[in-house]
Amino acid sequence: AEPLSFLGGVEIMTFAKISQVAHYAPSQVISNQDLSERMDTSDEWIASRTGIRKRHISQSESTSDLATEVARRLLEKSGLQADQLDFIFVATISPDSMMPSTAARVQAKIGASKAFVFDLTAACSGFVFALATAEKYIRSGQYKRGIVIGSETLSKVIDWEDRTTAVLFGDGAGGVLLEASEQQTFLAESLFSDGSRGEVLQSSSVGLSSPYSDKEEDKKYLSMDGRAVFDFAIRDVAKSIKHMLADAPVAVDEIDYFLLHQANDRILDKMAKKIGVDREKLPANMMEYGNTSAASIPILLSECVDQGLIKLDGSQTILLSGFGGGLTWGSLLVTI
Ligand code: 4VN
Repeated sequence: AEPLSFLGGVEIMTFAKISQVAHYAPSQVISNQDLSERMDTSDEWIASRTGIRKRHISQSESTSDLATEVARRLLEKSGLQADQLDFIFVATISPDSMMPSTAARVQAKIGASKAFVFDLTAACSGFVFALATAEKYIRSGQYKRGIVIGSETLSKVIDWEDRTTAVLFGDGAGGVLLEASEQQTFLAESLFSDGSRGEVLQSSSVGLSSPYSDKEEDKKYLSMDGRAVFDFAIRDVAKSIKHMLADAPVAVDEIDYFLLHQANDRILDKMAKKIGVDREKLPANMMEYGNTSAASIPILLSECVDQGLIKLDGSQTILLSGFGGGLTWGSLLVTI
């Protein structure tokens, strides 16, 4: 059925559920050892401070190529046709272009002719913000089904001469199929931003460049005040998760897994302590992928399903929490 265009005709509120997951990363793997041959760093330094051991780096595939592969896998796994999708949202800070959006490129490549599509920019919180947005569209009753993807080729925004940031990031994509459901599966949501602290994580600024402007120098590469971001994660993000869980309809020990943004394994240790949960409940895969910003949570979710930790049978409760540039941070508690 076509989505209703007369909003007054929408009466029945439906719920949304995550019904399928998928991920994809470029095949080229660059180890810490490989990096140590190009810059003054070592496997010991990177692994002990971050947990990261390798990252996938694209040779030819763009952010939309990675996202398209995720979309194809979601359709394949669910047995759906592309024209059955009502929307495609892509969270990214490394789009192919501002226009057309990465989501529009995915739409064209898979032939999702009935979908409306857009990109959403919220750095490492992008997937959580996009999923929260998609959930509202479905809950309105106007749309039945769509896909939400986090996709990044951070290798193109990194300064490969800067050993403090180049070792931290990687490329990849992950996503979910979201569909209307009679059961409520989104149990709690809390989203935040603090633009006044935005300068601690920056990338790809686009300065004025018209003949009538005082030309500004573009800041091309990603830069990070590591200490400030580290403190933000441990203070503000941990506090927001605790607050959300205090009000949540399920007890903390009833939550099966906490899927947190994969920036740094040491931060996950500290956050587990602050939230008051066993570190075993915080799966990690930054060892294999590095920090993939908006893609990190959906890649982790998809790998947890592949490994059988998460079953997609509606029997488990998980928390998704993204945090990073903007600053932005946010969490969702969902039955899956
Ligand atoms: C969230 C976090 C980070 C992040 C911050 C600091 C950091 C990652 C600084 C100290 C350094 C090791 C690396 Cl917590 C990044 C993002 C962006 O996605 C979000 N690593 N480190 C050291 O010397 O130990």
